[in-house]
Amino acid sequence: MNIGLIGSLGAGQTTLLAALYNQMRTNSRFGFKLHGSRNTDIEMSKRWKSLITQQRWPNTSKEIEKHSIELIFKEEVAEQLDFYSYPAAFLISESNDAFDHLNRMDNLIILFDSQLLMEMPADYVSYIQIIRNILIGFLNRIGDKKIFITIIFTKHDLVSHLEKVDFEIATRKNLADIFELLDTHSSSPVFSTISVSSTGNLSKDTATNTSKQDDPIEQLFPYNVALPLFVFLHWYIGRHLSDEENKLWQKFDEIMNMLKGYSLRSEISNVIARRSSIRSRILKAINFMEEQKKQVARKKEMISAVSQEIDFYTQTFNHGG
Ligand SMILES: Nc1nc2c(ncn2[C@@H]2O[C@H](COP(=O)(O)OP(=O)(O)O)[C@@H](O)[C@H]2O)c(=O)[nH]1
Ligand SMILES: [Mg+2]
Repeated sequence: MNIGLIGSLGAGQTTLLAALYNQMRTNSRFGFKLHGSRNTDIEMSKRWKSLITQQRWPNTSKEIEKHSIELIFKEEVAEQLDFYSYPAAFLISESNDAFDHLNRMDNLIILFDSQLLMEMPADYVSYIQIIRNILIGFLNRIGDKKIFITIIFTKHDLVSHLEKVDFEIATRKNLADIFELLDTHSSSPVFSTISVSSTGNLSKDTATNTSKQDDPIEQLFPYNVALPLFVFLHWYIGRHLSDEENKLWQKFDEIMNMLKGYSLRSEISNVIARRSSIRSRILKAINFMEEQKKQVARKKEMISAVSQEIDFYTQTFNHGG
């Protein structure tokens, strides 16, 4: 499945992916983990280490970056996740190439910097408007294709406790256009909004305006970094599951018809009943059904694990708020 990340320079795409990868390197509570190629693994560790040592990236994203990462569920590969990190400039170009790219996405993650949303400098207002217009243009083009859109507020740690309420109000107001668009659009993409913090109070502590250098690791409190993935997976597997179930029932009918024909014919002639071609077709169909059943069972198991992950995040961190 293809997951596209879009954000203005410095919105936190690179950090989010590094935080997600680092957090899901080992088995999650309910059996998921991520496994990248050797190159991805090295790259992500490097990024994560430089976060710990508080190095800044030499430069932020200017090109499309692709990372293929396997999603493992209970020690077996469940899906291949292809992450594409798009610089905002790519989207703003509004070229056919850009639209074609987006069209291949199953999940589009749009990152907004919480601090900028709080402060709302004039150029950020126009940036949001541009993104909104591009989204409208894109949604008008995609037709029936289903896409899950996730709006992410990054750097949640930089919004202090007192400001959090104001933040929610301001964001809701400022992004009302985008939410409305996604709610009412004819092709009705599913969407979700999530606040994340990839690094904790890393770059700066807004309350004291200091940077706590003494124990950097202590400051790394990723918050909600894996939630967007689980929310998307819940939608994706749910859809896929119903497709597989449908296939299963179609095949079930086919087998029943075959069996009916078989018994009818065997009444007419015992010779036909013994014909191996009929028998092998039935065996094949039964094998198919058993295989299909296993897959449906695994998807069901996965979706319930995904739900547990989501519940864990929302109960533990968000206190229902
Ligand atoms: N405080 C804080 N800083 C962050 C967070 N995520 C990213 N940053 C910082 O924001 C800057 C830009 O992040 P980066 O991931 O390179 O942005 P990109 O251009 O979207 O890839 C870096 O200095 C990061 O350390 C976060 O959750 N909290
Ligand atoms: Mg980057």
